[in-house]
Amino acid sequence: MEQNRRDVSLGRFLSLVLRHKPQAAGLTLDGHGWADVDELLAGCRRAGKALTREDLERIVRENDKRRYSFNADHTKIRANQGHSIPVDVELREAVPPETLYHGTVARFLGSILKEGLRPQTRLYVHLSGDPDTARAVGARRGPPVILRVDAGAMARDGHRFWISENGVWLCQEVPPQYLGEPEWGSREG
Ligand code: HQG
Repeated sequence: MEQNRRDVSLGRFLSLVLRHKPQAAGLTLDGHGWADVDELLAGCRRAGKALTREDLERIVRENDKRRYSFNADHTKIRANQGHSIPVDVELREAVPPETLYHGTVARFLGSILKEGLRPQTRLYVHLSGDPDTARAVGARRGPPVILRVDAGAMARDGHRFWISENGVWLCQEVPPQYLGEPEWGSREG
């Protein structure tokens, strides 16, 4: 569902707080990445990003990528993946499909083909199950380039994979020998 501009802006702030910088709302996350919902609402208000509990429920429910989850009684909230701070969101380890995809942009290719995919500022390398999703990930930064990842061979060689609650595949690195030829996609898909 298309989100309105206010929800998009609040969603960006939530992503910052729940993945990268909880101190932006005066919060700390627990070891499993959870923030207390009452503290989050109070912290957002103090940071000039006031939102109600109903706003939060709607943003979580309508988010196209299902970025956030509540616990069973909705007293806690966390991001499903994408963190740069060290939290254990209890990812499910899983056997990947033979091929996964990574969307990036041309300016990173030289370095990626030399040293492989690295997590950079995040805890994991993020991979997509289909090329269209990878294209959209790359297109955040410019004309997208899609790399095929030989995930089957990686798994057989002992690399571990996890899948997040919202279906993003994660691994610790992709050495260059598992990457296919780059394919250039258009920004529109
Ligand atoms: C690149 C979004 C140079 C990598 C998306 C990427 C995703 C290298 C950038 C999630 C490199 C890191 C993650 C190397 C990797 N040399 N550049 N060796 N290895 N890179 O944002 O995968 O909307 O941390 O290609 O949908 O772009 O936030 O990772 O361009 O699922 O929910 O370094 O973020 O999800 O960028 O995106 P990022 P990503 P949300």
